Amino acid sequence: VIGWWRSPIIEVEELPVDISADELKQIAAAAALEQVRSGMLLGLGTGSTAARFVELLGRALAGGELEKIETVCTSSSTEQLAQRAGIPVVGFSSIYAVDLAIDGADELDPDLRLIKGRGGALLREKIVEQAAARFICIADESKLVERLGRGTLPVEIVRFASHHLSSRWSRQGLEVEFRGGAASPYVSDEGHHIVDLGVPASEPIETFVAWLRSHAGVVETGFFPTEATDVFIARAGGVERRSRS
Ligand code: A5P
Repeated sequence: VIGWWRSPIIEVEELPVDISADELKQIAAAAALEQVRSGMLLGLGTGSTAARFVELLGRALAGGELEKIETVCTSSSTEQLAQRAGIPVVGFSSIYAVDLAIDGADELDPDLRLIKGRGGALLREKIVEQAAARFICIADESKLVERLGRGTLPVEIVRFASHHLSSRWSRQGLEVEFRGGAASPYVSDEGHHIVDLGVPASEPIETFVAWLRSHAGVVETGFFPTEATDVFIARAGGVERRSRS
């Protein structure tokens, strides 16, 4: 992996080679926690990796290692998790002041570009992460890809246009999966539907995303081209920390 990235490496710590994916998520989350300072307003991400961070943050607050932390959450599930962990949660009106956001990703490329949203929280995630002064993406090495689109790209769509757009894209030859199925569609925290699309190999993802966004009814996509300022990747050889140059 070293040498593949198009950004300078900051640090690699040695880890045992037989470590599990779950342990790697925990280690990435712990590395991010080291960046948190008392008094910060944090953006809390969604998903299993971000959940590890929330648990560690709760413990650090309970143990007195950190204090005066407030958080803005990227989903109602994270909000519940934070509240159960005793972490103060404030409303979205404070979002402009987020010092640091911590979140996972579904895919991560050599330019620190991400695909997110397979957990359904992509809209709030993108709003929080664009607002944050710094966004550290935490992940285990399974998320690293040479080219984004190994899996699907989540696209959030207003409900009344979702069937129309998904069948139109399907007729145009795209691989389209209506999340939850047409009979009982998944509904996001913001009340929208999500369609998961195959990313065509024939064009750059940014071209594909611009085309998708030209359709009225598309609210947001899970392509995060510039949001991550840093990535902390836990892998068998160590934790790699990269920053956007
Ligand atoms: C949530 O909508 C997603 O963007 C998650 O951040 C992403 O799916 C990563 O989740 P895991 O940490 O569970 O892989």
